[in-house]
Amino acid sequence: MRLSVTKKDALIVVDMQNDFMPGGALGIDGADRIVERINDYVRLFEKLSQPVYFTRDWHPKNHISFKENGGVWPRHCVQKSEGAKFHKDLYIPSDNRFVISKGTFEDFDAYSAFQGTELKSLLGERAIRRVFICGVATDYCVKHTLLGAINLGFETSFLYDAVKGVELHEGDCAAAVQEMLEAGTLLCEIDDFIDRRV
Ligand code: VGL
Ligand code: ZN
Repeated sequence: MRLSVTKKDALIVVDMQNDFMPGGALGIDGADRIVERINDYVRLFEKLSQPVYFTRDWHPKNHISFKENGGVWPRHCVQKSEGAKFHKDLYIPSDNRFVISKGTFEDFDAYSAFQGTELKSLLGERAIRRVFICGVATDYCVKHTLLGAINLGFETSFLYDAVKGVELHEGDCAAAVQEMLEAGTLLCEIDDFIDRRV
């Protein structure tokens, strides 16, 4: 595939936070190993002056998704905690970047970065039509954010060299990719971008 980043494109980096890294509250194997590739994408969009949206899971301390409150997850990404911070090596440019906090209401969870956030209007303001999505977790927030984008009429690409999943049950990630493909996403990787080769 040959892709170039245009004025209608944005990058969405999903939930690259300490609690999702190995050793974190909801650690994902290999999540730290995609940081450098994500940084490659961030630099590419930065170089071409296109916006980058960094989402973060940002839960109140009594969040409904936590086991102690009847949810399915260990306590994670509590607002302002160390675990909720972005990975220390994640490259966050000083311009043209936005942080989107999700899951911020105590009594409902949001796997999609479009749920209860300003992401849609921020993209609309810039006339963004196509979004490239990477980060964690393939089988939760990445998938739901990507399907949310499709539902809102965006073209989407799943950056398969810059994602990792939870894989609570074997096959969850493969099923998530299948679902995204059926919904109409493209799969791409860094070498597909011609701007990067020149
Ligand atoms: C996520 C589980 C719980 C995610 C967030 O970012 O994919 N997964 N909260
Ligand atoms: Zn969460």
